[in-house]
Amino acid sequence: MERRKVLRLFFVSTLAAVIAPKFSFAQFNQLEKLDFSSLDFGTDFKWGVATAAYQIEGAHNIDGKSPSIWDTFSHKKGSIKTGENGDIACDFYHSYEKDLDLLKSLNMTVFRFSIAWSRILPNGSGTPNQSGLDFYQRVIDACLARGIEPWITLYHWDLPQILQDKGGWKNRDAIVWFSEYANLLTKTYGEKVKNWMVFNEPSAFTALGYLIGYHAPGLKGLKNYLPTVHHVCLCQAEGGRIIRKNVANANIGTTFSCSHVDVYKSEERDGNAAKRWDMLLNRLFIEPALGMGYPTESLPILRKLNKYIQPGDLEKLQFNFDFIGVQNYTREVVKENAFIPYMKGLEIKPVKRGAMEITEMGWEVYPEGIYKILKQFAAYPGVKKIFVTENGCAFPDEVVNGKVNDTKRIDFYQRYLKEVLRAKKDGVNIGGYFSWTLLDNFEWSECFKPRFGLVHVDFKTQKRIIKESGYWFKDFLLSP
Ligand code: GBH
Repeated sequence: MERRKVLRLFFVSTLAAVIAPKFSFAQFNQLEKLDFSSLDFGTDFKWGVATAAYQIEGAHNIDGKSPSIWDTFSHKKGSIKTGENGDIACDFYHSYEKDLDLLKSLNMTVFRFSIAWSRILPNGSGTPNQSGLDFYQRVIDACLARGIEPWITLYHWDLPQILQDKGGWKNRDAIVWFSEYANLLTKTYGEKVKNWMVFNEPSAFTALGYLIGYHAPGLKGLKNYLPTVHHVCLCQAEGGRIIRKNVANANIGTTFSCSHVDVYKSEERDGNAAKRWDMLLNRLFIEPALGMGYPTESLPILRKLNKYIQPGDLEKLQFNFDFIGVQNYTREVVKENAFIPYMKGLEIKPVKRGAMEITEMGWEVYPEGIYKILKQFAAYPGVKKIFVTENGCAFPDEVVNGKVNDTKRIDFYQRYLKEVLRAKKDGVNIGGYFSWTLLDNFEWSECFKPRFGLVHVDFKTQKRIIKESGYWFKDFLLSP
């Protein structure tokens, strides 16, 4: 090696060694001073948390509930790394009153939760289970009694197993089942609940559950995925129509998992892969709802969807949502890759590029990503209003002397919220922000390890401790 190069190497590595510890120290232990307040978002801006039934409720087999695909999947040996399941989770079924007290104590006023279909209709359809209906009635009343606005998601991934046994979302009858379920919920709760979301992240549950088999029901391949996509898309719009019909003055939305997509290196080589990933992740479910049809141009293999499309379907895919729920955690950096067998024809590989900070999920902390994805979604002429219906992070929290000093999470929220505010100031119509999530909970196939809560949960004792990030929100939301 040339002397100059050796010297340069020496210089650079010494500099890195000297700077790096200081850099990470500054990064993680000293929070940036906030130059904005919650009031900058407007006085009518909603602040709350989002949750999902299977991840928190527990009580998996009592009061008439039947198994969902997540009960089956998590009980099947080998499907989940640690062999854990959501049988008990946070036991929210029994602790909702005190958990809503916690939410209230953080100065939050909105609670987003989902309903377990198999608690309400243990046979998937037919006779409702009164104890199941009563449970959610109690949760709604407990919210209202505390001045908390209940926001309901009809479906957050826990299909009744009995319907999966008939093919689940793959079966076109899913439209009939889902309509019955949506009718029942909106007729039962529509007087008291005005804010409704049809689905949680269709691109995630269809891809993870029916294409790569990493989530329940563990199915793989395009023959499972494509009919599922189409039936879920039809149900997305149908759900909207049913809410409109049954709930006076409803505010109707549906949510999407979405991430800004960057090209790994060369636009030429990786650009098409990035387009395909953007299509699958960000566009596939919203565009049909907006009347734009399926975005098959960047991924011709999706033309195979035509096999499942019946006359009249294209119109039925549309619904004029009052708002769109944007759920963002990270960005995706995409590289062309021709060797992914389970995704044959989809040749896409998300990779990490220059990621400095990674959460416990392996996701890059990239605050600017939420700004970019909000702008991307707001650019559709049919999108009238956006709520950030999920945003948050998992870090390995520790309880020390009864406290959880989760500085990294506070830092995450501060930096992401700043970008949400930037989008709002640029004119994006954003109505509110929901943190994911109130309690550490059952993180699907990752079980209990990644902790996303503002409140720490000891899963052996069910003891709750508000983390410093929870207290941070409490102060942030306190009107000066
Ligand atoms: C959300 O998922 C869920 O709504 C929530 O239940 C969960 O606990 C929370 O985030 C934290 O994980 O394989 O094509 O779907 C968001 C996470 C976003 C994960 C998209 C997988 C990858 C692309 N997902 N993502 S795809």
